[in-house]
Amino acid sequence: MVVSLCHWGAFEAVVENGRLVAAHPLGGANPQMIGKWPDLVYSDSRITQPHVRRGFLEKGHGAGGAGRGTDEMVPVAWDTALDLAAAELARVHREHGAQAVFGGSYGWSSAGRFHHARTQVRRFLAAAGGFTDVSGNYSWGAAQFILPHVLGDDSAVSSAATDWATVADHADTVVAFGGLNPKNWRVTSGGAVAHHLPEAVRRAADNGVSFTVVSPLAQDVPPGLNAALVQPRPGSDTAIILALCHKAVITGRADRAFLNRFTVGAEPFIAYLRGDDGTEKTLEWAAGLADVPLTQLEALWNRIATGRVMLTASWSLQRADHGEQPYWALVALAAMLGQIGLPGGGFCFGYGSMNGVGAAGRRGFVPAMEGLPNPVGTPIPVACFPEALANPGRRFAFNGTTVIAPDIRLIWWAGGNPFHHAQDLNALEKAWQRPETVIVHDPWWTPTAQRADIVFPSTTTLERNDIGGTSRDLFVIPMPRVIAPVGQARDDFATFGALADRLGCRAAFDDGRDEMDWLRHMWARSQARGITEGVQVAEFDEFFANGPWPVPPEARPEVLLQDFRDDPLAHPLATPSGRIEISSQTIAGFGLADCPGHPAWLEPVEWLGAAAADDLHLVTNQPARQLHSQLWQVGDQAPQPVHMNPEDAAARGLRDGDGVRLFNHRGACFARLVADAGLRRGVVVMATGAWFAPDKAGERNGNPNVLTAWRQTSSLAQACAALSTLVKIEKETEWTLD
Ligand SMILES: Nc1nc2c(c(=O)[nH]1)N[C@H]1C(S)=C(S)[C@@H](COP(=O)(O)OP(=O)(O)OC[C@H]3O[C@@H](n4cnc5c(=O)[nH]c(N)nc54)[C@H](O)[C@@H]3O)O[C@H]1N2
Ligand SMILES: Nc1nc2c(c(=O)[nH]1)N[C@H]1C(S)=C(S)[C@@H](COP(=O)(O)OP(=O)(O)OC[C@H]3O[C@@H](n4cnc5c(=O)[nH]c(N)nc54)[C@H](O)[C@@H]3O)O[C@H]1N2
Ligand SMILES: [Mo]
Repeated sequence: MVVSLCHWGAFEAVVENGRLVAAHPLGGANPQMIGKWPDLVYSDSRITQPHVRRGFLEKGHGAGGAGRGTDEMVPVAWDTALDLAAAELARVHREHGAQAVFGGSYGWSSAGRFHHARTQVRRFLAAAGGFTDVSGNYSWGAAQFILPHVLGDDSAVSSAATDWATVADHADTVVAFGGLNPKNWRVTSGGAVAHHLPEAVRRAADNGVSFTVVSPLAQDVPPGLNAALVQPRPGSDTAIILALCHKAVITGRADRAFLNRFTVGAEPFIAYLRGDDGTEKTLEWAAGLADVPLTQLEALWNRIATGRVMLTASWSLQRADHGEQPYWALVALAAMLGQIGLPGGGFCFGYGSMNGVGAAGRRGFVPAMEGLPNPVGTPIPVACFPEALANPGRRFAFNGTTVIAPDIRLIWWAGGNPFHHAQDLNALEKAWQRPETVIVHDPWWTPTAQRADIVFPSTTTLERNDIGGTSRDLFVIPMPRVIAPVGQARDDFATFGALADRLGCRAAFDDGRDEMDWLRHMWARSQARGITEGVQVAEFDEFFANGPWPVPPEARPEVLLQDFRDDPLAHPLATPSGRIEISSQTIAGFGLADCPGHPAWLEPVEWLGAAAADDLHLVTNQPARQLHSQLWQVGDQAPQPVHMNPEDAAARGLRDGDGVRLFNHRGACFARLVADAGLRRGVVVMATGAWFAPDKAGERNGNPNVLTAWRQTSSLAQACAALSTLVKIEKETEWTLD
């Protein structure tokens, strides 16, 4: 039995006669997800040898991309595929320059820091002469670019949070905008051993902490938590938060001493709250926009007006039109309550979003694979990539700069599934025909691999040696090879090495190290960290032989912004003022209509506040039993369920279990209806993650990204705004679900 790791947890791998036969979860990992490992490894969807699309094999890049996704994929020898791919990269570099190679390759790849596919592909393309990269992520892309203006950096969303033990011991009230959905706690980027959140939240509840969840979906309240639930229209949270700020001002609760000492720009914001634009941001105003009873907002105000209050927002809130605003507004509200930097008070982001946020962790001991400098210095904001692909030369305003889309001739993707993660997939399908060549590495025939010209089969984590973990956990995990590669699959590192040989850049790519040399090299940095921090770190061989290594916890519990609060002069924020910027002259100076100089209510482009009578707001949240599109091929029967309030269903003549069709002007997909009385009227929820299977009547598997738009949060962050989508739903007639 060997311990291994994936993004959905640690597990014991059971191997008999060289075959993986079972996977048993460790540390509270979800047994259903972990138990799928044998099915996943030996799934019919494994790519067992390299393939080339027939049209590309016969006519080369000149034939265009029209057959992508429809042509037969022809199995070829490794050398054939490697020669073709290396020649294509060299040709595009020579004829069009490095910026014509799109290698941002967004995606979660798999756990394991060395074989992380996205890191490998970018390292290879940098060594080979350069590529167009992407900036930002899908998870918290709006926060990533607004928070540095407000707090000096993005650590409050990327890595830092007050830990749950402190919240449990010190908070009186937790208000969770976007909720605390336990399904999200099954997953940690990089993979964690401890899944402590259900226990941590229970401990807080046992300690008498009162919880309020603000979310359209009752399921976002963890079971056993007696939380008050406010169910606003999706996209209206900013109005509620602003109105709470207004209430703090007019009742005199706003902590002027805190605002004066720790923030700048409160005055213009307060003037706005008071109505300098003609609208006073009262609770009545917010109740109207959010379409919730005023009494609920009054009760919410009463709960936060006294005591120690932790305000938190899930990442989902900022994956929407003007997603910068709820985060900036929440920081402003926390500043008004004056408890930022105190144990159990202030704000934190993402407690409800992923396992490990607010966990005891220790940074610096999980080794990271090094990247290489990329000669092409102008990345595209990640969520703009489909638009950039379709429109070379398109200009994107981005965080005070302008980014110009290059003319992309070659796409190289390893470790991501854009036909899962991107928006408006029908439009992407068209844009995807434009480049001359598409190269994809994946262990499985994902919709993206199906739409490639050259496909390289990758190993899974169980077929190679690696080191895994995350700073949101207290373990570093050796991941020894458990089984031989399936079919002719190769490690991405080996594939890139063979390509680098052909291109004459092997030494730049691998620094002369093989797999185990790299693991030793990476571990040496953890050892060096141990020396500076006085932590005993084992020699590599001992570490690798002994299974998960428990990292000693930090002596002091984490409290977000505690140092700043204790001494703002000694620990200034990296903002222009050194303080929290409730108004930002930098942002105001950008002159953006969709992101002004202080938090503001900006009406979403698509939302229930401006919808036709039969429109529904579709929330596309993260799947309970998958990691994005991973595990889909071994999951429940297609299509995906869509949850709908039974009264909305009855109004359309629909019943639980019916086959339905979701549609809008961008596309259509099928789904199975689940009547769910926990949903706000007018809102439907369908998880992302189905493999894209388009046909004339609509997408068959229930992939909601045929309905979402190529519209970003704002010209500040240009981040994914997928959670702002209106749809209609009708009964499926031409196709009966089994
Ligand atoms: N509508 C809507 N869309 C969304 C979201 C939403 O909330 N709503 N969420 C967005 C968010 S936050 C995210 S993070 C993205 C996620 O989008 P992705 O990260 O693209 O999704 P994954 O399915 O995790 O894709 C990872 C791919 O890597 C492959 N892989 C795994 N291991 C290896 C390996 O060793 N080598 C190679 N070459 N490949 C490997 C997997 O098989 C899989 O195809 O989706 C975004 N899209
Ligand atoms: N099981 C599982 N867990 C995951 C993942 C996975 O694929 N599977 N993916 C991981 C990744 S990459 C990420 S980025 C995180 C994402 O973490 P989040 O973005 O927080 O997760 P979501 O599931 O998209 O959304 C959480 C909830 O927010 C609510 N919500 C949506 N819109 C609104 C709104 O406008 N207002 C309010 N108040 N609530 C709203 C929805 O009801 C939804 O259930 O999840 C991580 N966790
Ligand atoms: Mo994400």
